[in-house]
Amino acid sequence: MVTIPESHPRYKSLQKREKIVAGIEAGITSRQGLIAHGRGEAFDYLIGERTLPAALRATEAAAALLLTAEKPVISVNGNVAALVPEKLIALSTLILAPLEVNIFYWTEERVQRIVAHLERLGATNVLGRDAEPRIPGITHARARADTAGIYAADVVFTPLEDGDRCEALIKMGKRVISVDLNPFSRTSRYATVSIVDDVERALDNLIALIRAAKLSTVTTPDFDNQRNLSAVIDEIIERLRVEESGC
Ligand code: PTJ
Repeated sequence: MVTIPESHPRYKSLQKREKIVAGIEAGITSRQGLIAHGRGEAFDYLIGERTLPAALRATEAAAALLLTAEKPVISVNGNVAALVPEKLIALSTLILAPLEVNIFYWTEERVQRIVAHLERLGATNVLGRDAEPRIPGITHARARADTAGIYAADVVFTPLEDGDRCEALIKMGKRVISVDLNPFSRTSRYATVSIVDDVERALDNLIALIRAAKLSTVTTPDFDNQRNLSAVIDEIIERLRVEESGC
């Protein structure tokens, strides 16, 4: 990795790029993952590289959903395995949910590498090696699901998801929590709870909320995803207006 000085004004953003590049070099992240990351960066720039109030409300709803789930599962792709592996493992330990490797640009080798990477960092419950195409209506590799994982789950946490699979999981009766910086993506529109935030910030917030929650008092707040997505877009527009007027 190139060393970025902490004093650099874009330090955090450049660090994330380096992690994605390192992920590609380690055979964990797809090359297409760079393009997806760039799209995320563009939206994050519009958002102001901070958690919007509406994104925090979605994260609270996600925490409640995960804490009350019977069989939660965390889906892991090549981008999040490079960007936030330790945070995914921390979440998995906190809510007793398996991590399941599920990638769009599927190769067996990359699945094995992501599993090994997570296990090297301390993950003890990683699925995905034995996943077979089981999600109805999906003709690409993301149809794969492990019978003990995503296939049986009631709540699936899917950072940087594919719109098709999100829709298919919802059709299977599952509740889906997405993390996607693009509020207009099909994933954001289909998910039960859409967190429009950077995956690193979203996981920090989610983990802090879950650590602070008392399981006995957790209820799913009155959350309307479509209304919350509109609030996200309003907050972005308002930020751009303020930026434009130089206030
Ligand atoms: O490892 P694989 O093969 O499963 O591939 C993973 C990617 C992400 C390459 C694949 O799923 C893909 O092509 O995704 P898309 O369709 O480009 O969608 C990725 C979405 O994630 C886009 O809407 C981006 O805005 C968003 N995104 C990118 N980086 C981040 C992000 N959202 C949150 N945090 C990020 N850091």
